[in-house]
Amino acid sequence: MTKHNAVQGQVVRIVSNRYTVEAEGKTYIAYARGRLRLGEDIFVGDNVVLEIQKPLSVIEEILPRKNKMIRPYVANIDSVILIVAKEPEPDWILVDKILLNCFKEGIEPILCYNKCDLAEKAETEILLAPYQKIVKCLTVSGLRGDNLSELGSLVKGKLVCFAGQSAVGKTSILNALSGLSLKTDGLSARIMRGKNTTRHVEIFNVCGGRVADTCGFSMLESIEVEYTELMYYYPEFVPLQSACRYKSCTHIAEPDCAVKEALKKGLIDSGRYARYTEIYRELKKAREERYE
Ligand SMILES: Nc1nc2c(ncn2[C@@H]2O[C@H](COP(=O)(O)OP(=O)(O)OP(=O)(O)O)[C@@H](O)[C@H]2O)c(=O)[nH]1
Ligand SMILES: [Mg+2]
Ligand SMILES: [Zn+2]
Repeated sequence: MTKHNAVQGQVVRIVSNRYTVEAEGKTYIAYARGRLRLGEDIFVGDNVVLEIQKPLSVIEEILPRKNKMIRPYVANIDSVILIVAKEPEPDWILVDKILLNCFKEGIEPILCYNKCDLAEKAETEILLAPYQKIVKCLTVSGLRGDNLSELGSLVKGKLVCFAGQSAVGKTSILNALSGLSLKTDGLSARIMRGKNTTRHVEIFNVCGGRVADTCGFSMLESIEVEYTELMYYYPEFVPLQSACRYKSCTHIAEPDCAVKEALKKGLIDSGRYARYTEIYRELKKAREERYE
C-alpha cells in the first residue's frame, strides 16, 4: 500500500496510548498501528514513520534506535542527568544501576546533586567523592539557582534525560531552566518519599537543547545485563581487568584479583564494590531462576 502522507518524526510525549509526535516543525497526536502495540514498546525519543491523518495520525514504524534507557523509558538520548538530592535520601544501588545502564548503552551520564541549599558543602563532597573519577558531577539548587547555568550549558545542542527518584527535583530544575511552570510537589512527610508527581515522560525545548522530564521511581527491577559481563560497566574496574589472574575475572571470588587488591588499598570505593557484589548476586539469581 502506498503511503501518501508518511513523514519521519520523533515521539516527544506519551500519555497512555496517545503519542505526541513532532514532524517537520509540527505536532501531531497519533496512535500506534496494532502490530506495533503488540511488539516492542514505543519510547519517548523514538524516531518513527508517521502517517498523517485526521483526527489521529498513525505511527507505522519505529526506526532503529541509537540507544535506550529502561526506567525511565527514553530512546536516542545523548546524556542522562541523574539527579540525587539531600532529600529523599539517595538510593545508591539505584544510582549505580542507572549508571551501568548508561555505560552499557554508550550514553554519557552526569551525576547532579540537587537541593545543595539544604546540605553542607563538605557533606556533598564526601557523597560524590566515589563518583568524581567516573562521571561528571555537579552540585545544584533548583530552588536557589546554584550552578543552573552550568547545567544549562550541558543541555545545549543535546537531547538529555532527567532521571532519578521521585521528589529529587527533576521538574523543579526543568522549570528553573526553562521558565515553564510544570507541576511539582514535596515529599510525603510520613514516609519521606516522593509522591510521583510527574506521570508521563515528555521532551521540552530548553537552553538550546532538549530535556526529557521523566517519572520518578524507587526501584529498578530489571537491568538487561548478564552478570558475567557486569564488571565491564564499572569504569574503575576496567583498567585493572588485565592484571587479574583470570581474563574474565568477575572480581567476586577469583584468586589474584587486581580489583580486590585495589579495594584493600582503598583505591576502589568500598561502597561501590559492595553494591557491585549485590547487583551481581541479584542478576545471577534472576538468571538462574529464568533457566530453572
Ligand atoms: N530545598 C530545596 N527544595 C527543592 C529544590 N528543588 C526542588 N525542591 C523541592 O523538592 C520537591 C520535589 O520537586 P519535584 O520537582 O516535583 O521533584 P521530581 O523529581 O520532579 O519528582 P517526580 O515528578 O515525583 O519524579 C518540591 O517540593 C520542590 O519544591 C532545591 O534545590 N532545594
Ligand atoms: Mg517531576
Ligand atoms: Zn578481578
